[in-house]
Amino acid sequence: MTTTQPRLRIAMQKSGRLSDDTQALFKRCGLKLNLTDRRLLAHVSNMPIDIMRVRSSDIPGLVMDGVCDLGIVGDNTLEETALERELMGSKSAYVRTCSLNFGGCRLSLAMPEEFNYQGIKSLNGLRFATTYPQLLQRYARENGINVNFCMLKGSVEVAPRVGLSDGICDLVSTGSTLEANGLKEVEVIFRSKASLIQTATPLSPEKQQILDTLLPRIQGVMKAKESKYIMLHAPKDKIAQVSELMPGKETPTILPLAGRDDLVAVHVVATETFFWETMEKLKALGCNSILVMPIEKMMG
Ligand code: PRT
Repeated sequence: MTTTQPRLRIAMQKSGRLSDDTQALFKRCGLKLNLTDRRLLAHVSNMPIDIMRVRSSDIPGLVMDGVCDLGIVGDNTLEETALERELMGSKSAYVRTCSLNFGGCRLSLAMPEEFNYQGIKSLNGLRFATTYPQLLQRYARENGINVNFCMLKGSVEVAPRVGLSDGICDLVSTGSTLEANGLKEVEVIFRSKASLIQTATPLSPEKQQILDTLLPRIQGVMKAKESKYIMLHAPKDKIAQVSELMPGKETPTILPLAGRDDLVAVHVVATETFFWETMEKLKALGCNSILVMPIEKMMG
């Protein structure tokens, strides 16, 4: 008798704003899969993992109901679904396994440019077009105001212009959609990023083992994306000041330079943004050959 090895099932957005980043994350984690065809379930050929490609809005429910073990979804969709399910008495528990550094946006209230905004109370009794009624109502409750809403799944930004609503409650990233539609952002009600979530029910030991291999890779990719490898030549007598200027908490590696008694090579992994201003300060200290390079993978 042959037994089939359990496979970890991960839900991802089929197409849209999170799908390219999710696909790139899987690739950088070394997962070999073919996402070019239209199949719902894509098999990873080098690990016991299946990727289910669905609409973003279906992902929280699929994980909460245990149809998928894990999912990658925006916190906005996750929180809205959890609130909606709580209200309906359906399963709404999940575990946030890790926060990912893509899909950043905010859910905001926006009003026509000409609206005289005088603080949150001036929104009392108004009507908002939104895809996120639960998050909108929770915010209104927490701030002691009453709002009405009309549910729209797309083109939310046109609602005030066509007389459907007074304002909107929608996702914003650059703000250009609001500007193009004569709207101004008046309140940020929720900040969101993509997250990796998993079922509230513990995974079987076999599936947990697969996740224990995958998770450090995901964290390594995230950390590498936020980090830079910095190399420079520094005057030997300025090492203390140079180290002080290095971003992050890593101790720099100091290496001798062939044929130079006055200079050393300084290498460091920076986990914070390395600004042009810092490079200019290093140059002013007598440093040269300052290189800032991306890191592909990190572990440990
Ligand atoms: O897959 P499904 O169709 O169910 O989901 P969806 O319609 O939410 O898909 P999609 O691809 O539009 O968004 C997927 C997720 O991307 C969202 O749930 C957010 O977590 C994240 N995200 C990040 C965004 C944005 N940024 C964003 N700017 N989702 C939508 N927008 C839209 C916004 O609704 C508005 O229309 O972009 C416009 C505003 O953008 P700016 O740059 O002009 O401010």
